[in-house]
Amino acid sequence: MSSPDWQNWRPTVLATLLFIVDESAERVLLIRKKRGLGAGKINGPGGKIDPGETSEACAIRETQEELGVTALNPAKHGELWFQFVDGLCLHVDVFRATQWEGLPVETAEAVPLWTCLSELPFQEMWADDRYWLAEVLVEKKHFIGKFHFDGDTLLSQELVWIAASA
Ligand code: 6OG
Repeated sequence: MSSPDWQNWRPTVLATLLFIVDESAERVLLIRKKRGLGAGKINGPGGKIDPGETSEACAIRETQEELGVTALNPAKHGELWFQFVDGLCLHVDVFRATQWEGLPVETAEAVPLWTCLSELPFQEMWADDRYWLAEVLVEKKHFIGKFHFDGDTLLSQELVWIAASA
């Protein structure tokens, strides 16, 4: 299977992911996703950007809808480019926040999972996550990752770490 032509790649769907990190307890707020793309997997809260919405506003809204928690001042840490063999071209902005309001609750969309940063459950997550998630959560790194998927199977990947802008 040939790799995507990333030079000419254009997304058709825009989405977000948001990871709330409790730095004093060295844990992150993940979800067991109940529906949508990746249902059954563990991920961060997030979802598709509404028309006219910024990616930051989307990340905050989706986290409120999925967990009843409001993230404060999320910082963008990366971009995920996903090309699926079935044709889906999905762009995801990845945010990290260390402050929030509210207590996470289970909703129709997600089960909250406070998870030790040293025990990220990669075997239950999308296959790209092991390439970038720990570095973003623990080391606060910034990145662009490009991933080619056939369903759940990761076919190829390109990942670049980038210097954070001041
Ligand atoms: P809804 O269907 O919930 O939006 N998502 C992925 N996240 C990771 N880490 N890896 C992937 O590998 C993903 N594919 C999709 C982005 C979809 C949500 O699922 C995430 C969105 O938060 C392929 O509206």
